[in-house]
Amino acid sequence: MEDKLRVGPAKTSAAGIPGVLHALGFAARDRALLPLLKVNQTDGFDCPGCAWPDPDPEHRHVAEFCENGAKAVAEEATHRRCGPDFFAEHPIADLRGRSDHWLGRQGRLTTPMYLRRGSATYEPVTWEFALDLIAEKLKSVAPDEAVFYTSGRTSNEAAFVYQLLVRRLGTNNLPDCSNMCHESSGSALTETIGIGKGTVTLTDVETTDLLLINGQNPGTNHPRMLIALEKQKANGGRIIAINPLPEAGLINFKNPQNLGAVTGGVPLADEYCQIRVNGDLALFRALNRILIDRDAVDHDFIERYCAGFDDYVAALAVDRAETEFATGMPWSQIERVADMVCESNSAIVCWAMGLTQHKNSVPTIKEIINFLLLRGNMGRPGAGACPVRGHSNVQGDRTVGIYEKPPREFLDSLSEAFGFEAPQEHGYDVVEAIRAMRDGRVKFFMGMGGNFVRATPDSVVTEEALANVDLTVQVSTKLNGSHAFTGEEALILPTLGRTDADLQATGPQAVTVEDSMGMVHASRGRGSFDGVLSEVAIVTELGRRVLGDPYWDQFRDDYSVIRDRIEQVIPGFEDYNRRIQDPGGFALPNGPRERRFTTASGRAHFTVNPLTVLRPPPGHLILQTVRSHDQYNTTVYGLDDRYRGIKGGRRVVFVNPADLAQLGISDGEHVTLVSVHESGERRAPGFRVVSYDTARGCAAAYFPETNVLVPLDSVADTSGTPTSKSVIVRLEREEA
Ligand SMILES: Nc1nc2c(c(=O)[nH]1)N[C@H]1C(S)=C(S)[C@@H](COP(=O)(O)OP(=O)(O)OC[C@H]3O[C@@H](n4cnc5c(=O)[nH]c(N)nc54)[C@H](O)[C@@H]3O)O[C@H]1N2
Ligand SMILES: Nc1nc2c(c(=O)[nH]1)N[C@H]1C(S)=C(S)[C@@H](COP(=O)(O)OP(=O)(O)OC[C@H]3O[C@@H](n4cnc5c(=O)[nH]c(N)nc54)[C@H](O)[C@@H]3O)O[C@H]1N2
Ligand SMILES: [Mo]
Repeated sequence: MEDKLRVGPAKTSAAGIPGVLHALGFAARDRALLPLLKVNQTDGFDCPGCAWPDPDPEHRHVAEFCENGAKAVAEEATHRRCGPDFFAEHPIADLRGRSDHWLGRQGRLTTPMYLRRGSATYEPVTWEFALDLIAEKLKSVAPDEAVFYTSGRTSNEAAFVYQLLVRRLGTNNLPDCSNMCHESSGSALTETIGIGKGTVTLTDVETTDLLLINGQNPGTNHPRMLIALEKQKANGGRIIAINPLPEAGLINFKNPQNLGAVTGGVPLADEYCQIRVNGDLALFRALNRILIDRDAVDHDFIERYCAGFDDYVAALAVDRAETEFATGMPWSQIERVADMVCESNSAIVCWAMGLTQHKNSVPTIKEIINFLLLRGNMGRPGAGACPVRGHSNVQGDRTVGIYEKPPREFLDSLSEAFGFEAPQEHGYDVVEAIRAMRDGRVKFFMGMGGNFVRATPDSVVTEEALANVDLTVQVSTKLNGSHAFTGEEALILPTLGRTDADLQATGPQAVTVEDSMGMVHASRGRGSFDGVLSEVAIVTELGRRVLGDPYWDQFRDDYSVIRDRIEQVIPGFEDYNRRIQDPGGFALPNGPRERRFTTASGRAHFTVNPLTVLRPPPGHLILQTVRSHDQYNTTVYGLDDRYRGIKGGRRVVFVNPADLAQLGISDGEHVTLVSVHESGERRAPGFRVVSYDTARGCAAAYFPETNVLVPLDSVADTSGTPTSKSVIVRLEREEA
């Protein structure tokens, strides 16, 4: 039980002066105020927070960061250190009992640490020892017995050399955080419009007539997006927010960079749809039916650019009562949304995890593409699809080859450039990797950043799965749960982050990243950090040891050589090294932006997506697992969730008061969350019930604490993403 936990009213406005003070407080705590001035400046580093794009160089502010970007920078640029003394005092068993918040507070990792077979404590080792140990292991295992995870902070350069190493070893076992994140978006978009990315630019968002923001909490997770929303409103645009929770950042924004901070701020959503969790497929099917029935569709566009329209229209049967049940919205509100769509000459749909982490996520997003195609909202100003990415370089990592199902053209091009035969067989995604470890099919696991054990579903199963591996290696900046749940032997390799200067033989190195809208630009860190290697150095040292080619040393010494190779292998990077000298970087090619659809038929595809509706058994709720305002995925900066009125604790479950009344449970009671699935029940004890304005029949609680409830085998169709936003649970009252 968390005794410092306090629950107050939720906020209806985001940012403002409290946001600035909050950010500065975090930076001061970690003595990291100065680095803030270099965030997202053209001569500085890319914010290690989210992937929201930067404005043009002329429009950047002195402080081009947000409250939560400030926390991300402070977390990394902290002066605290977690070295050998710390590990001597804290054996593995001790680390296992610690919270994510406590682990993260220990500071930056400084020294390679080794956990011997049978040992209870990590011990310091030299880089030579650590790298030789990994190299020997990699030479002894079959290629498919090794798994290489990546988190989306990794730069293009590190990601490219990493995937090269893995494919030279002979496997595509490259699961990544994207498998748990926007994989559903990638699957849906590739099938329908031929590219697995969004189609809009920042200017489109700022100038569109209508923004639909679905399943996304920008006030917390993409705060700089609120600046774009403010501009869109000033340009006369309208916003529809579709979310089971009335998130503060969807309702009102007080911009700390101008008067908004002290005045009342800008109202954002013109229409708030309190959708039932997982109701979006039903909503968009209904909207599309209404648009077709009103003949409010762009026949010219459909005729010239699309395929499958007639079949789609013929199959689109919509039942009002079923739609109202699935969405939890009255039909009249759906009609009102349709009116707003018809009154707009341009529209953009933005979405994030509220749409991607359900069993029917891929059909849902495909239905959103139908919605956009119907009115020609693709490939013209102010129109398009905007999946808002998470990690700052998750999109770039995929572009340069971190993918367990790489397309044939990419593999052919890589093989030709490096004179080898890249493996064609698909590798494991995250869930498949856990199953393979559980079943004893994996002997080596390496995590290039991230926190595999905590970020993945079914925590107990995953912890046990990792214990089956001979050697686990984590390349990390900070301590986390994945250092406590290891294979028989384990290594922690400390590495440089985005804010650190990266000095190699030819001088300081820049790395590059791609934002959510396909802009590639350079990032240069500042602070020096002795004794730790960059991600590129770690990978190239392994490449030299295991494979021996001369290029590994060249890559390590000069990252521009890596960029030349990326240019050689991947279309769109022409003149890479020169173009990153341009202050704002450059845009990667994006066919749909010019109405070029690189599907097999060369057209954008309407798809038929039959309705599926989640119907929990009586007495059960649909639990969505979300982020608090003071966390970055599994990194917990603090214990408050200011906008939702929570202070000093994280084990809370938000439930609608009417549902509480029906269940006979009161606000403030303590419950165990029990998830029910055909594979069995899973339990998370010690949650305080918070009566909250969420959609009926739904609940919300924070991850990673709730990952123990997400069944490994409950994944989205086609994309394989864990269904972390639709966990069926019941609340079991605990003894006082
Ligand atoms: N500060 C900070 N920034 C971050 C992160 C962080 O942890 N902290 N994480 C980064 C990463 S990796 C990612 S992927 C993004 C995540 O960004 P978000 O997707 O905003 O993150 P979540 O907290 O998962 O919020 C999901 C939102 O979807 C809503 N939702 C849940 N289920 C449904 C549904 O069925 N339908 C609809 N319409 N809405 C639903 C929830 O109420 C919530 O508002 O943020 C990135 N930025
Ligand atoms: N239940 C539930 N589970 C979820 C989600 C959810 O909404 N609900 N969201 C999912 C999503 S969207 C995502 S993206 C995943 C996130 O999964 P991950 O990316 O695996 O997790 P993070 O918490 O972002 O990883 C944090 C760790 O990364 C390391 N790190 C930070 N910066 C660097 C760096 O520059 N280099 C290296 N090498 N290491 C670094 C630090 O050691 C830190 O502890 O979680 C997923 N899990
Ligand atoms: Mo993510």
